[in-house]
Amino acid sequence: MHRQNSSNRKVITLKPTQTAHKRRNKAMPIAFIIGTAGSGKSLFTAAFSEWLKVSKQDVAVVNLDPGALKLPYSPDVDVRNYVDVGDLMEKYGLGPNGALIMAADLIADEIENITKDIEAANADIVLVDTPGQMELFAFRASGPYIVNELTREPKAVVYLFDAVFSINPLNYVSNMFLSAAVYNRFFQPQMHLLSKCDLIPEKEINTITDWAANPRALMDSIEQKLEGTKRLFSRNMMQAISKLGIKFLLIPVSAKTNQGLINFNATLERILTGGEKYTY
Ligand SMILES: Nc1nc2c(ncn2[C@@H]2O[C@H](COP(=O)(O)OP(=O)(O)O)[C@@H](O)[C@H]2O)c(=O)[nH]1
Ligand SMILES: [Mg+2]
Repeated sequence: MHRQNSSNRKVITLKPTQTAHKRRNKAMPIAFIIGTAGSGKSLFTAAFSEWLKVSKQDVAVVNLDPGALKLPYSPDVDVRNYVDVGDLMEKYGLGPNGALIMAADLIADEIENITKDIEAANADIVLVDTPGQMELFAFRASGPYIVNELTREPKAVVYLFDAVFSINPLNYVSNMFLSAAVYNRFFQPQMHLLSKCDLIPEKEINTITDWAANPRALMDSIEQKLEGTKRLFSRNMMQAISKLGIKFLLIPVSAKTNQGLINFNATLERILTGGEKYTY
């Protein structure tokens, strides 16, 4: 009886230490939300982080957009604490675009501070809202540097296709090219979302998701809906993409109605943690 008690005590005293140790070393997967200007990155970050909180997941939200005037969420880590676009305009006599480019490059110098802030947040998952203009993040040297250097945790890129823009097959194919270009910059596991689904009829959502799953369906729509140079151009782009072997799942979501968030979360979990919950 005594022995059992003492061995129980031992277990009890060890447990907190083990938990603390596990907590310090736990994985903190990071999802980078990327897409063209206005594709819904910030609102999606807000909606999904709220959804995770309601599902009792411990989430940290990072704003990497130095030019953001207003955000639909309260960031736990904010690049605007380190880089101020207004100051850059004043100090270097730059216009807003020049200052945004300079700010995007300067973020790379703040990587240690931002990493420390993220680690201090000690969350189960980190969502990173990237700069409004995608090219500032994806097509300058600083973006891939930041993605590579920002902690050693598992990462995923979440690429947003704006549903309203994607109804036209030519726009859709152009966006596929952009997403392939983004993949080619980061070489991280990449997911694809059809954002703002509440703005288009369900029939259109099904057509677009079918294009992603089935290149033949996309080719048929190109032939039916486009003509002349647009048809030729889309057909050739589509064939080039087929040659690259790019095939992906497009998950319809809405940051207004929360449609698709369960599906997105399940896929993200699979990519980031091999199917486990973010929390242990
Ligand atoms: N109806 C609807 N509007 C959206 C949705 N997501 C974003 N928006 C709107 O689209 C605009 C651009 O969104 P924002 O998140 O700022 O895009 P970002 O530039 O990619 O960060 C804003 O006016 C949002 O309110 C959505 O799921 N549904
Ligand atoms: Mg934004």
